[in-house]
Amino acid sequence: MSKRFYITTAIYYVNGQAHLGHAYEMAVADVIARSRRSLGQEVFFLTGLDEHGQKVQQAALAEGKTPQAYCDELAADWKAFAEKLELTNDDFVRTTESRHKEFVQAILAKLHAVGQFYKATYEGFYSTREETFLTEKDRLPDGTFDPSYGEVIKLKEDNYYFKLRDHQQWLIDYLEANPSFVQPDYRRNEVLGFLKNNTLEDLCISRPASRLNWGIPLPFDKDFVTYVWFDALVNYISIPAAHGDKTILAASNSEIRNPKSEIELWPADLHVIGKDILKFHAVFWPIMLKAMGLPLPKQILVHGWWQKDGAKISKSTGNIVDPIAVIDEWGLDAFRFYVLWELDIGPDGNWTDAGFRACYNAELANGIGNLVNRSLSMLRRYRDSVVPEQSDELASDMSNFVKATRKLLEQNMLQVALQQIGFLVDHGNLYVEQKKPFNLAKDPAQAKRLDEVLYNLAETCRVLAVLLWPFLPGTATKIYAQLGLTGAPDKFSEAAWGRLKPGHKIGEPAPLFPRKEV
Ligand code: ME8
Repeated sequence: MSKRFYITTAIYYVNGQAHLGHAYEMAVADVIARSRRSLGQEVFFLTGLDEHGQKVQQAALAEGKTPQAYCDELAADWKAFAEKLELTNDDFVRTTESRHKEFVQAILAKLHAVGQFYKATYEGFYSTREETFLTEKDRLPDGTFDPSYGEVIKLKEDNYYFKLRDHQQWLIDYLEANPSFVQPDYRRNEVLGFLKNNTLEDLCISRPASRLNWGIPLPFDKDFVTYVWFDALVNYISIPAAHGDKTILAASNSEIRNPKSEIELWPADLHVIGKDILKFHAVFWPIMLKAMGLPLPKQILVHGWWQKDGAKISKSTGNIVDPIAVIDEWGLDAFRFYVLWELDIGPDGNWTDAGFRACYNAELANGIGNLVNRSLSMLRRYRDSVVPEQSDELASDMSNFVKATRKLLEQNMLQVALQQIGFLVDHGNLYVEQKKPFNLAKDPAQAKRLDEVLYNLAETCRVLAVLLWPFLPGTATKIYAQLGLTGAPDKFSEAAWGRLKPGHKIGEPAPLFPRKEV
């Protein structure tokens, strides 16, 4: 069996509220997963939840629930969120599942056995809210710690550490030799800058079970549980192990035997993450993998952060965008379109309700919706819904759009790919305005010319549906149905011109994006 294109999102803190930023990351990964499938690759798309840690333990306690029951309830909401976005994920990981916990323990046991960890006593400052140790470097100029750390206490405790320091130079060399490992380039430069200007501190990988018991016990010392990153990052390989990936099973000495399937996934092709967790993915994770004897993922694709109305998204200030409410009011595809049209993968973005509405009306109602609706309505009115003789007037223009879109999808350049599709739509709408089929229809001597124009428009709509599929699967499927075609336009190869057969009867045209008042 051949290796699949393996794509992941970050895993989300189970007790965080699912918001625009999470929905965006999921949508980006879903568009990439769908486009790769459309282009003929076998894909495995993983998303899921990060469920351990002190905050979860405390929140569960405050609600009088066991942490597991608390997580189970929240996980159901997150799964419903992913379904609302119609994600095509192949699995959904929860870090409290035994398939993950057992694998984390197998990896930790192996690394411990080969001397990658040591135990040491730490004495210093600790932020309970952020569950993190602080150093003098974290102090503000006035000597205090940032209020976001909450209460900072003095703490002395034993923990286990992972030797990061030994790996600093090879990682610098690796990043320099593999420019595509972290994308966009400026994020890679950020990581290189960090590595060149700082000495890596060894990574604390445990917390005493006496203080935190909602975690995976260290297999070699039951008085400790695994601390977040050695738990969370490992999801990217624990799930392949559960699916029988041989590379991972061999490297982990894993006890997992007889997996139900034997899918080849590792190395991952793409980890899609936000800028705030870049260091964990581009520094800690490669070093962890190297220590395990595993190849590195092919690429870490780093997106920016969304704001709303120029300010941070925050539940406490009420500055939020509720993706579910937007989807309920405007439809899933309008949501997916706006976030991918508005924000390239990399920089930060800004959601405004006015911008969303303007984009809906300009690109969806007046753009895609108008082209499809008028093309098919005219075919219905003038030719009784029957596709005329093939005409290739727009064939070469369309084939250029198709080629450009394909190339961009292969490079995960989603925003520019969507812009190409926008150009195709503009081209189609301009064709209507220039050729004026409504005038041709009035003159019986122009019947052949009208046939040609109507064929070109209907076929443009069909090609459009195929290109749109990864981005707006619902709309693309509706366009196909209105063309009287069955199934989904989910194969890019179908974007070749001339597949709509003369004599074929199209279906019922209906507005795809009803205009709304702004
Ligand atoms: O960090 N805009 O989880 P998380 C865009 N569990 N993206 C945003 C965003 C915003 N406003 N806010 C958050 C964690 N994100 C860990 C990850 S991975 C092994 C463990 C993105 O729920 C953020 O950048 O806080 C990250 O990629 C993802 O949402 C999960 O964030």
